[in-house]
Amino acid sequence: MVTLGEQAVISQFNLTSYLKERQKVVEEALEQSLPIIRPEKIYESMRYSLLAGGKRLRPILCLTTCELMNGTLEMAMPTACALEMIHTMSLIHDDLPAMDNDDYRRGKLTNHKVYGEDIAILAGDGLLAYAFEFVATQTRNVAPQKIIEVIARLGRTVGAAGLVGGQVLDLESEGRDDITSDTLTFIHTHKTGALLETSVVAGAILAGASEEDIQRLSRYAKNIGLAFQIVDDILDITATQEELGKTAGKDLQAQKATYPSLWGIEESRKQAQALVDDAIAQLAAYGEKAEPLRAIATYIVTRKH
Ligand code: GRG
Repeated sequence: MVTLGEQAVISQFNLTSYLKERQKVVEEALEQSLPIIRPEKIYESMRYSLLAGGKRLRPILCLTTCELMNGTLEMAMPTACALEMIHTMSLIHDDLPAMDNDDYRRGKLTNHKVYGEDIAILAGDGLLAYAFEFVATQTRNVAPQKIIEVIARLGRTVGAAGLVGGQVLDLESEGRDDITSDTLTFIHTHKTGALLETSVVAGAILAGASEEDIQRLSRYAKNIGLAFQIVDDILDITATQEELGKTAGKDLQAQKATYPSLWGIEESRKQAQALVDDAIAQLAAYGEKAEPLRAIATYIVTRKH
């Protein structure tokens, strides 16, 4: 339950300018993270997708959580960049003809449309490997044990226990009309939720948070991760290509099971809101300092792209 006092704080917090300011520091760090060297083509292709915009939600969650747990932006920035590298690689591969086969992403032509499928596959591979190298070599003022914990978590998150597993079940579910909400939730907690959860938890680990704090923040993140995907499914139906920066209506076209197809749009909205309410309840112990995480949770259900 949000108290009246807390509501006043919520209305005072300006999420738009907070996100803008955070996006700016993330963009600067990403810009510097990947210089072009020989062979230029692969670096250009990696940078094309990495610097193509996007909300930068995963790096921002990592930085914000690290600060909430009394860490610094500097401690979390290499991991924040690595999260965006991993997210970007997953988008490049997801857009390939063998997967979702999309021509547009982040308002631009997809990587394989510009560089060809061979280079797009390699750009994804290059970004994925570099993400791990980047955390291992660039993290400062964090105990080595914590850095190893973050690297292990990232590995679990992208592998068959996370993104890859979710994507496989997603591919297997296409065109089937017997997908249950359990299966759908499995797909999304792995494909989308896992990386969002790791973004939050990695920030907490780097700051040296207690197990109790990590558990709470992990529950916050699991909830917003699922809510994020429910809203993604709704937007696929209700938003335009211009708003999304990618082809709209893809799920219907591919006969994909989605939350709106199982529950309808209104019930899907209610479920997403209930998840966000639970997420916000996890932050009660942190008072005003957790305002950015509360506002991000609310933004997830109200976003238009
Ligand atoms: C990770 C090894 C490895 C392989 C990838 C292709 C694949 C396996 C997984 C697919 C993961 C995927 C594309 C999930 C969808 C996640 C999602 C909702 C993306 C949209 O995220 P936003 O809205 O996008 O944050 P922006 O562009 O704002 O960053």
